[in-house]
Order: sequence, then C-alpha cells, then structure tokens
Amino acid sequence: MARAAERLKQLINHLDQPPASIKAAPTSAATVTDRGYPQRLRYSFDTGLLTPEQRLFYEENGFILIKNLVSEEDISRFRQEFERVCRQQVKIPGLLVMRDVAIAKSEFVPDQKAVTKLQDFQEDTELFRYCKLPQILDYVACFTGPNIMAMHTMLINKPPDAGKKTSRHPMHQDLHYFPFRPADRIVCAWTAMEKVNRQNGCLVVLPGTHTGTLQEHDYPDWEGGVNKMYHGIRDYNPEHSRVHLEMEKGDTVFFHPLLIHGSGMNQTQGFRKAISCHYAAADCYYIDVKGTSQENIEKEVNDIATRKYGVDIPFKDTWAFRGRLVQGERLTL
Ligand SMILES: O=C(O)CCC(=O)C(=O)O
Repeated sequence: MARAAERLKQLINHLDQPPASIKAAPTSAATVTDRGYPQRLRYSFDTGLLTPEQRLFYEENGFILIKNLVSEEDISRFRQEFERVCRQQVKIPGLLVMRDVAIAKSEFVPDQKAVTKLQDFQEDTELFRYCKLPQILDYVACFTGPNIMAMHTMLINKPPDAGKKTSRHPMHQDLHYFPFRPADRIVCAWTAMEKVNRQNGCLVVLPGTHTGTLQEHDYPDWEGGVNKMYHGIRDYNPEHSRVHLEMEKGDTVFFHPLLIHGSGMNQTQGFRKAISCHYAAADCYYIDVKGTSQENIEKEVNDIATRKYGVDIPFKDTWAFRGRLVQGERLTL
C-alpha cells in the first residue's frame, strides 16, 4: 500500500504543471490511463499538504472532506457572534440578514422570522476570522494557489422545517452566482458548526459533476415557497449517484463551484448551522455575464445593491467591493 502511494506521488510530481500552464491546459479529469489514474491533475496543486489519494479523490469527485479542522473554541466564538447579530447587538456594514419565507420562529428574537443566513460578513472581524484560519487557507491554497481572495461569506442557519419544506436548498452550482473565472481556481470551504446528518439537512453532493458545465438556474417551482436567492438547476439527472455529507462539528468540506449540491429539509427541532467562504485565486478575472444564463442572478443582485446603497453598481463591482485578500497579493480580482 505504502509503495503504491509512493509510486502515485512520483507520478503526480511528474505530471504536475506550474499554475500558468495548468490554467491553459485543455485537459479533462475524465481522461484516465489504463491504470485508472488521471493523466494530468487539473483541479489541484501539490503544495505538500494533500496526499496523492486526496488529490485524486478531489479530481474525480469535486470535493474533499477534512475531519476536525476547526476547533470547538472557534466554533463557539462564531456562534456567539451569530447570536449577537441576530439580537441586533451589533450592526455590521454590508451584512445581509436573510429570513425564511415560511418560518416565523426565531431562535434569538422570538417575534421575528427565523434568520436562515448571514451573507457578506467580511466586515465582521469575529466571523471573518473563519476565512483567515491558517488551517483552512492551507487547504484552500491547494486549489487556488498562494494568492487568495475571500469572495463570498455565509453563515447558514437552517431552521426546523415548519412543514412547508422551505428549509431545503435546491440542487445548484455555486458558479451560477459568480462573475469570475476560471472555475477551477475557485473553492468553497464549508464547516459544520454542529453534527450534521440527513435528519437536520446535511449537504448532498453529486460526485463528479464538477467536470460538467454551468447549467441554467432559476427559482424552483415549490408549493411552499422558496427562500430569496435560492436558485436551483432547472434540469439535472435525478438518477445521478448522491453522497450525503454527514459531518461532525468542525469537519470541513472543500468543493468545486461546478459541483452540483444542495441540502435537505431540517426535520429536527434544532437550527443546523454551518459557516462557509468561497475563495478564489487573486489572479482570477471578471467576466461579463450579459447574454449568459447568469443574467437572472445579475439582475437580482443588482436590485438588492441598488436598494441597499441607492446607486446602480455593476455586478462585478459588487464582488470587487466585497472581496478581501486573505493571503499573498491582491491581483486582478
Ligand atoms: O448549507 C446549506 O444548507 C447549503 C448551502 C449552499 O449550498 C449555498 O448556500 O450555496
């Protein structure tokens, strides 16, 4: 076994390319040799952290789960900060507080609808500490390279479902939301803030779908209603194999922005919390989404930005404005 791993490591070292040529290489992770190994590793870099097996797993599946990466103490500090935000004890510039369409039962503020998500917490020093945790960034660099921007931050608080199934998150690809590329240099880190399982609505992923293309997204036609900005893929193969990512508190999954994923209904009485950040290589570039399937999300984000700031802000500027350098040098993003 050890010899096989060593041989695989040599093979990977041999096949690895510097970042510039990897970006340009017209390869596919689906190309395999007769030994079953990818000929070229497209989705990750050898920084010395991931084992050859872990890299191959990500190449083939589009995600990798790392156990016990974030400490109890950090998670409890993030929880406390979340609670302070919900109780409106702090006011964070730019923070978007999203509430469930159907659930009028809040954890901390009883007369309010449940907070389902905090988005854009880049100005909250305590929550943003998550995005800068060295042990997270060490893994992120395996997918982005050394210059890293934190582009999109969320604390997701899936409430107990009130019977309308609104706590579900439809199957989607995160790239739908992003006007920057290349997709392979973007990665999401998602950390369970408590035990997550099928009962409380863990993440569900369709392994290998990161090798596909960006699909059309829109609001699903759900009877009980859909939360704001929860777009889903219009059409995907329901027969595709699925993995339910059951995780312990502190476990972290890293996944590719084309990986089709979502999460189920929360059938428990507790709120299911997770904290996450999308990172991108600082030398990613913005694209114009006019005329593409992303026009609908561009319009929705622009409307929110106009309401919030009272001026028209181009889609890519809403990202440039929220993005923060967390390692290395800020380049094109
Ligand atoms: O945490 C969840 O339930 C799903 C989160 C997610 O996929 C997203 O917000 O893009």
